Amino acid sequence: MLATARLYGILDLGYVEKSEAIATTQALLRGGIDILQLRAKKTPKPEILALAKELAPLAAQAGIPFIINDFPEIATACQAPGCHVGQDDGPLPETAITGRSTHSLEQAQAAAQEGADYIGFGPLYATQTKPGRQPIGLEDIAQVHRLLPADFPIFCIGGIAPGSTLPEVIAAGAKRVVIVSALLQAKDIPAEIQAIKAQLPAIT
Ligand code: 3NM
Repeated sequence: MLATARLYGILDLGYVEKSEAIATTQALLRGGIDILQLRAKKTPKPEILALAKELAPLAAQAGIPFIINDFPEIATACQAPGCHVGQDDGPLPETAITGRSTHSLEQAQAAAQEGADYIGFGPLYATQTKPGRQPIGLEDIAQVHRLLPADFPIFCIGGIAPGSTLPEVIAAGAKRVVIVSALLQAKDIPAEIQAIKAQLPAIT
């Protein structure tokens, strides 16, 4: 499933009220995101688990991987296939799919070597979704694709929006992207997803 995934969506509870979580997820799935992550930096764990248990079957029904940010035990408990972790979160979790956030060429290579199934690479631009993190710009996108195996999924992330930065991100060599705020704040989420996927190059 990862091999052909191009658009990675995140249900980030920093942008979506819990009462809207299911409807927003359904819109993301209807639009055709290729991967869904649940990210909830400020929500108590029992609430994340309860929501994850509701979302996991929706993603499974749509036939896409469901990834829990930060908490492998929640992934296991809700039968989500994957867990995503950051640089400071220790060894990769034991879930079927593992992803690692990377912020430099060195970190990207290290994550691939340690056995991550995919990486996030960014933030390309400053973003309110991860405030205070220094953007890495677009210069290393082409190089990270040269350094890692051709079929290794590299998801560029951070400040990507279809109406503004996406074209230059693609021109810089990105093949796959994570888009958070621009998707969650779109008036018509499925239409936005389709517009993004029409711009992304086909994976060959
Ligand atoms: N991780 P938006 S950037 C969750 O570089 C996250 O590791 C990043 O959100 C990283 O599309 C980021 O709203 C936020 O900019 C991406």
